[in-house]
Amino acid sequence: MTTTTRRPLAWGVAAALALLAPFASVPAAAAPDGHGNQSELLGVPAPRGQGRVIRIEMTDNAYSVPRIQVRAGETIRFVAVNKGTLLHEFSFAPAETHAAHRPEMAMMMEHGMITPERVVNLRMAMPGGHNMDHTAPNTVLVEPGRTGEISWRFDRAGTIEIACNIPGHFESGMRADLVVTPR
Ligand SMILES: [Cu+2]
Repeated sequence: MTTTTRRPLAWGVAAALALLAPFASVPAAAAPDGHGNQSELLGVPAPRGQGRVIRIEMTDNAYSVPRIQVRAGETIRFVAVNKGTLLHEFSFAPAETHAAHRPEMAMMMEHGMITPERVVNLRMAMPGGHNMDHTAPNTVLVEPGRTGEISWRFDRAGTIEIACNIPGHFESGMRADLVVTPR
């Protein structure tokens, strides 16, 4: 990817990809440690359907719980039910990662990849042949009336954040703490 000060569009795509990187580049088979992305997420993806169920309801615009606590070593199956009328995100990451991600989410809305209520296309070809890819194992977008799931094996203690990064939602309080206690 080239950088130039005279092509703001190209710069915009580069910036979007840079913002997206912490979400999009978490390979399921990555080593559990030594890779920043894996360790900042306090664990690794687990096979779909596995783990102790924790159910979270999403409304416009809030999660049903302010805090979720799990233990290092546990596999958790997050079941995120959208009881609202808007599209919502269930995503966990450090707060600063979410903050970096929000402008990119606004860009997805701008480009029609998502609407306030629906997912249109999470993998969109952008000018210049780049792709915006919003699929990531620590994030699920859930349409009204539907349920999203993430199974995750936590292996490190720490506190990260659950957030909905759809424009305006986090700002109106759609967040929760995710606390992983030591084993
Ligand atoms: Cu939301």
